[in-house]
Amino acid sequence: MPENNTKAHQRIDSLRAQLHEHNHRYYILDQPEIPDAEYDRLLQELLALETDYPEYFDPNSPSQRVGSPVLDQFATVTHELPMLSLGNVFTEEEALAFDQRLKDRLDDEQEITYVCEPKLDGIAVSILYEKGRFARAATRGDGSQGEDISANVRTIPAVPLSLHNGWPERLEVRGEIFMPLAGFESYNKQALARGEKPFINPRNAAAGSLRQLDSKVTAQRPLDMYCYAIGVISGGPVLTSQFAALQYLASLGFKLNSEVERATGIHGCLAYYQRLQRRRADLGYEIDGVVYKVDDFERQRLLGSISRSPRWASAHKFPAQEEMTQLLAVEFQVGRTGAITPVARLEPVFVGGVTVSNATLHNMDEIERLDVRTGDTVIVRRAGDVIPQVVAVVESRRPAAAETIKPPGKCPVCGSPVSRDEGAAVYRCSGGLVCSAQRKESLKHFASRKAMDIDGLGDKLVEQLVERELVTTPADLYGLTVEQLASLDRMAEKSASNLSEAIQASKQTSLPRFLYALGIREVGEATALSLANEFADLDALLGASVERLEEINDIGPVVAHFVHEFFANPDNLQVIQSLQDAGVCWPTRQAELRSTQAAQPLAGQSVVLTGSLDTMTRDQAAQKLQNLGAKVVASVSGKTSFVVAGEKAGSKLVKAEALGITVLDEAGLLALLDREDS
Ligand code: 9MJ
Repeated sequence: MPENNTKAHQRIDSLRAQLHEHNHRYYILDQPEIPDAEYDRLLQELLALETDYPEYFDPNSPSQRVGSPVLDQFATVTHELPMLSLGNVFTEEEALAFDQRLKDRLDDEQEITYVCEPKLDGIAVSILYEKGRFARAATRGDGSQGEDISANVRTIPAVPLSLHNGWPERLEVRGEIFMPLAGFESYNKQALARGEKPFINPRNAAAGSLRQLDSKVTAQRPLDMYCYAIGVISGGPVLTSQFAALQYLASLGFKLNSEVERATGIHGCLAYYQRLQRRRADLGYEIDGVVYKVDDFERQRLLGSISRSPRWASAHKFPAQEEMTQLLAVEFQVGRTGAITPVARLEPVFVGGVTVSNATLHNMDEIERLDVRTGDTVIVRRAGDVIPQVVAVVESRRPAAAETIKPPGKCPVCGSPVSRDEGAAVYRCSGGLVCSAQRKESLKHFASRKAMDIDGLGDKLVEQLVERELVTTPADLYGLTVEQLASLDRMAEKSASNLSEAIQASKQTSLPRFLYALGIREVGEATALSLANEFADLDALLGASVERLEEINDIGPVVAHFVHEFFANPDNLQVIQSLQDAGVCWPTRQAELRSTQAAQPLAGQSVVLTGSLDTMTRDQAAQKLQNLGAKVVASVSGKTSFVVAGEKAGSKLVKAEALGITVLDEAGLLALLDREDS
């Protein structure tokens, strides 16, 4: 071999090793060591060398993450060990019965140690490594045979192509490929902007992305993976438990879910279920339950499997987030800014833990895109606290009498003409404060918690106040007497006087709250805060030109236009004047900032809580930390300021230690709270 070829080969190997390592630090440990630009430079150098020296092609090169040649079809793969599926339990009773069955079979009443894992709602895969190198990836298929999706899986950054030292001769890793929610939402937004069909849910998005014959398409999709089991293994260490197996996988460079915990007995598992269910909406990816696995491998072996499911594991499912129901009618609601939103009236259905009878259809474009018609059977989705949505139509169930839905010709509430926003899908009522719907919604917004925070002034009361013409603008709220309030339906004397006090108390507010409460189009909490920070007082803001507004960070031309337009309207200025005349006031921003900084010594710090505490619950600890300005987050990363580890802290503690992050025990936390509270 000529000398420069040897040199090139050595450099290629070195670049590949460096890029594998940086990839691991970035995607698995969440702790990059070099800037993105340097990573790109190394990758470009590798790509250039690989072009010049095609004889050193390697399908597992970090350069191959971009995808490989298009396939005609997927080859069939026979799994050496069948890929089992999980049995399910849906209730606490069923979980208790599952645990009792295991104890009976083992003829041992001692509490079983379980490993509890989130049940990811993605696509199960098997990935085979030979001599520490990615050899093949396959779908689960029917459990005995799946499809070879190696080219697609290779593009996923969380899947190592080359393992860290300590790899066994052969290793089959099993896990779940999924699309994180942030990726799913941004992908769908872009798909809509390109005029393409969005995915119904993250699971379909992951499945659709893995089904591509062109892996360059898969490479563009934001996929991720967590590993949860070992299939075939030869030549590795002796592993005696699920927990040890997971730690071993992490040591080889695989990504483990940081929520995985060991639990004692089924009651430990049920506590985990409750904890995870509360956190479900904050995880950043979809789970449809949790999985309980007997930790000890010897016990797993004794328990064995029935048909296609292991006896030693069970999925404890959360209530479903998607269900089918019938669309009874579509009604149009008018919002605070006149935007007209179609709302689906549904045959009530239990989904996402509540009974849903209404769902948003967003706008007319969405109705057209879904081609949804009255009478259709639709799929309704409610994830976390998100408003229920109609995500698809089951066309095969469309009745002959299904009717298409037409846009409103006039405002359904006040009859004013409607206009369509230029270049947008929104129809808008032109009635302004003439429209009682807009009046009601503006007042609800004004009174809401993040605005003027008028305790006890709920939606139903606002509706009555507007219908009885006691209130037209927000300023009228401050002139209401206790007698007027007491005259409202379902309003006792005592509640009326409490509400009157709450209305009076709301006069002491802050400038950001006041600006947010005004309900200026496109001005949410964050923009209101930026405006308040930028101008010394309200008068300075009122006099600001569009150009001056556009200079502010985060404020673009559209928002600047809406803000300027709002303050140029004499009716709005009149309302602002009346509010101030009624006594609505706020401290100067400087004074306010001084007092919050003093009270928030942990502002800007990101904290993770793990394990259980003796003197308080984790929620209480989180509340105390948040009161001091800290942000409490779910998972440990390079950005974590410190970790509070109680009893039985699991993988988060391991990760924190691996990343060299400060760890406080309970005594340390108490000392910190004590110090900062005083
Ligand atoms: C999921 N879907 O997250 C298993 N799974 O274990 C976890 N699935 C599984 N484990 C054995 N965490 C068969 C399937």
